[in-house]
Amino acid sequence: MGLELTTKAPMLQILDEEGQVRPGAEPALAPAELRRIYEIMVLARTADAKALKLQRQGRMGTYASSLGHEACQIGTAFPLRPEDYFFPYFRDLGAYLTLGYPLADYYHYWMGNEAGLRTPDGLNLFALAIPVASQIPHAVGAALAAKLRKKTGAAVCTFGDGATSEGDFHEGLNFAGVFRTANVFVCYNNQWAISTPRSRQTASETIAQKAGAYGFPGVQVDGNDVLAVIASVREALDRARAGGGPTLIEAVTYRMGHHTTSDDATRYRTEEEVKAWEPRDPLRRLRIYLRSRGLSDEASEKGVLDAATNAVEKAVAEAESRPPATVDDLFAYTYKNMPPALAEQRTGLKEALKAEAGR
Ligand SMILES: Cc1ncc(C[n+]2csc(CCOP(=O)(O)OP(=O)(O)O)c2C)c(N)n1
Ligand SMILES: [Mg+2]
Repeated sequence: MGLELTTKAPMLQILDEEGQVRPGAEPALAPAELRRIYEIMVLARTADAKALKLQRQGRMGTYASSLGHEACQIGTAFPLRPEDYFFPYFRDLGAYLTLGYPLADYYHYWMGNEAGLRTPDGLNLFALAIPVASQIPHAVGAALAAKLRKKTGAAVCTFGDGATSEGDFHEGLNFAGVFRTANVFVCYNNQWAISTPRSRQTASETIAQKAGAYGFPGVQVDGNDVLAVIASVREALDRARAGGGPTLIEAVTYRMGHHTTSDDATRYRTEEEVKAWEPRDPLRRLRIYLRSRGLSDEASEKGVLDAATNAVEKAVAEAESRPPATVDDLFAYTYKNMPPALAEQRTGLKEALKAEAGR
């Protein structure tokens, strides 16, 4: 596998749509690791479906579904080591679960409580970015700080195809190229940015080739192939840790659901287009592969699904048992020391709410 690819290079694929692998191309993964990846994928899918139901029942706020992105998300997070940093965006459930983030906390956040994004000690995971592409310069800053402090960790950052049209994308990647920071940029190219199709996002033939303009390698991989994503992220991380600088990985996938629960994708894309991506499902592919290797069967798959369903129900109960967000919570989790202007806003909001309640 060569990551030194720019224009017209073939997309890297290891596990094809029929669940067959290209001999010799598989990344080194122990049977227990492959089973673990499958378990996280099933958990991500089960947790995602539950979140959509909770939103429809009025028990969760607006939610961005991860359906179809499981291989991108899990494949990106799986090769990380504890000293690495992860800068996610709003469509990253599988990455959170891979890194060991509690599902109850993730739900708690989407239920409208910022406290849910607090990261457990020892996990270098930053808050998911809602402002598109704003996490990219943050990831570059973290990698630069690690370099200055002579730390070994690399900073991995994820974002969508739409983010590549933002100034922050250019500024971040340009800076990373100039300072050869230990960054791995992973674009989940899911073909849509709300209602804007990939064809209207950029005239570049691929997103991967944009890396060439910043002076570092870019590679396009099948984002529904978890083995290809792991292999490419591993190689990029190895290079970053060895001082070889950043890499851009374009993981080609598809947003199987609506943009969020506030969106109706039937207004701007056809059912045929969505249907065409169904056979490329990342979970189905991995299931066939594991069975062919004798690592799973119908009974073990049922066990994995039952365990995921139980874990999801437990996480929902835990998230819903927590007290509702307070005004203080709205302000509490951004700064260690609150700036005076923000403290003033908090006081103002509390006074306004009090006046409102008194009317
Ligand atoms: C700076 C900024 N501009 C606009 C928005 C509104 N917005 C939210 S998601 C989104 C599209 C993102 O598309 P993409 O980057 O492809 O990610 P995807 O949702 O497809 O995973 C937009 C425009 C925003 N959140 N932040
Ligand atoms: Mg997109």
